[in-house]
Amino acid sequence: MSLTKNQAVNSWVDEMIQLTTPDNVVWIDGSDAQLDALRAEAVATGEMIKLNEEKLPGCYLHRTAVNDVARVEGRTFICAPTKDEAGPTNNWMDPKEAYEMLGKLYEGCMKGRTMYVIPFSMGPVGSPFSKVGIELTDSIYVVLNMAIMTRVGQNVLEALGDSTDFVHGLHAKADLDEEKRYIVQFPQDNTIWSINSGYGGNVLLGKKCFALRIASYQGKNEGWMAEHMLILGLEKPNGETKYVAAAFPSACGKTNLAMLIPPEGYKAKGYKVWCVGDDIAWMRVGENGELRAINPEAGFFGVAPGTNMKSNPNALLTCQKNTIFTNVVHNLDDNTVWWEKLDKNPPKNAMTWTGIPWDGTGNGAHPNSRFTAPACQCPCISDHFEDPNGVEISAIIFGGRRAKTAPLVYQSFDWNHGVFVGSAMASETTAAASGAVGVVRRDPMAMLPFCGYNMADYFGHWLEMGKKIKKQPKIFHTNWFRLDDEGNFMWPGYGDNMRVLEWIIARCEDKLDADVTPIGYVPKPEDINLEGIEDEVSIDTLKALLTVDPALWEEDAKGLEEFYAKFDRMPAEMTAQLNALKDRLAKAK
Ligand code: OXD
Ligand code: MN
Repeated sequence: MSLTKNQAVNSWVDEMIQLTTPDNVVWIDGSDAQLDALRAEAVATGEMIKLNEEKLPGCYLHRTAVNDVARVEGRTFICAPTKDEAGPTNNWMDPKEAYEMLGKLYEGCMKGRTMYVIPFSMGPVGSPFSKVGIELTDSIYVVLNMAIMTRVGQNVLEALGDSTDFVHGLHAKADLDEEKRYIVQFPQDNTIWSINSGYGGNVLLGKKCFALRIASYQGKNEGWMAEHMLILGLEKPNGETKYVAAAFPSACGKTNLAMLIPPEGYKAKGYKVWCVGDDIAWMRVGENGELRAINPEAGFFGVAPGTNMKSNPNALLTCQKNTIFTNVVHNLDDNTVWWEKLDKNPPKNAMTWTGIPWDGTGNGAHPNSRFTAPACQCPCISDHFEDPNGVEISAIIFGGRRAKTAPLVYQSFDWNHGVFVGSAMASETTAAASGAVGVVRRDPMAMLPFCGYNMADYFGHWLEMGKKIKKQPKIFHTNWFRLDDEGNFMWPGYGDNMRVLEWIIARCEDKLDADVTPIGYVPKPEDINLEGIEDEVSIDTLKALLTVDPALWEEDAKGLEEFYAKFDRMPAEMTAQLNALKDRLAKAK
């Protein structure tokens, strides 16, 4: 029975029931009793395995189909009315054609199954930043993940009232056929249709589909920003906390930075880092012209392999209870889980992520295996995590993975130059990652697969937002991945990134000078604190980490020019920024 009198919700749910013809319909009220019953049902059917209650209380293991382990960018579409509105970096389908084609796939696809109706809020229920969605799904796994990743239940419907402003999300596993797998956004209709997948990023519709693709479009129209950014608070010894939002391409350590543990010397002085979010930031202009941000999610959907007590103890501690593990190794000796680099003791008696006995060779866990864990369990979760007014952002960081070009850190000259720096974000393959070294993938603001409209207009929106924000955050670029001539990483990364954050905050507070270079302000080497890591990073290494080679940058500017050429309506300011960079580089030679 429906849990709401909202006509728009009820008639849309009825229409989707007629389309997909489930045997039962269950509204999710968010109660523990209901979620417990669903957990028990998923265990009974084998959809989830209950793990050791002593060692991992409230934890479960799930395995996806082997052909369904990651986001599928090639099958992800932005169905705006015209191709031009989706822009050259998105796949596009005519909305009418998409509804027709997918409608056929959805026809009767829930026969013999139950449809779950999940009312969810992105952001604290009732916050001025928050938005409501309803996801219809035939997967208990999706219900239980959504209950961790978002705020789910009856109170969301109460907050919605009789408003028609909600995202309409329809997900069906159908038969998991990868040839008929589609992840389709209709930004103009506030609608998401996802079919033939059971993997997180494709089916937890609150995350990438809503909180980035649909929300970026809403943000452009409503004057706010939905960004692929972590949010962290850096508490100084005097008790003051400054907040930073940072965008990095996928798999460049966003979750690690968001939960950073400061080096011993910093801890001793009283520095702390607090996590507000690890993946998505929704940002609005506050009453005093400041930029404020919330994390719209309620949990972490983190990559398991590589997470360990050294790389990210906070993440590991977060996923010790009430967590759903997907596609990791099942340790049969004590009914727990394992993944590559968790520790040096792979289990002897275990099943791989595909559910077959593991002989210890090859990958036991899938490289994209995940944990879904409640954010409130994170030992360093910020006091402002549930703050309906968000936190004030002092600095924005764009990160790249560059072998040589980008220095460890630099600051843009101003907001517009910072937007240009974000548009030039890129990651580059290293020898360790693949055979081809130096292949540059442009990923502006880490939004390439997540921007719900034409990216030229997205850059325009960033420029417009700059005009609205009176207290503009300073914009920086970092590169933790610089290599020496032998191909070794020059910077230790992880907790030592705190040293760079300290410089960034000092620059925001106008406490330090910097060197002016053609690409922006670069630290004076003596201003990056190397105390405690002098053996690893000599002052000469630091100087090398901070060099800017105009010849390499001229090459890079050419690549960026080619990227810009894909767009037929790049804002004039962006092209002007590119030309200004080229001029500065020419003069530097
Ligand atoms: C993610 C991603 O899973 O960015 O967060 O791919
Ligand atoms: Mn992400």
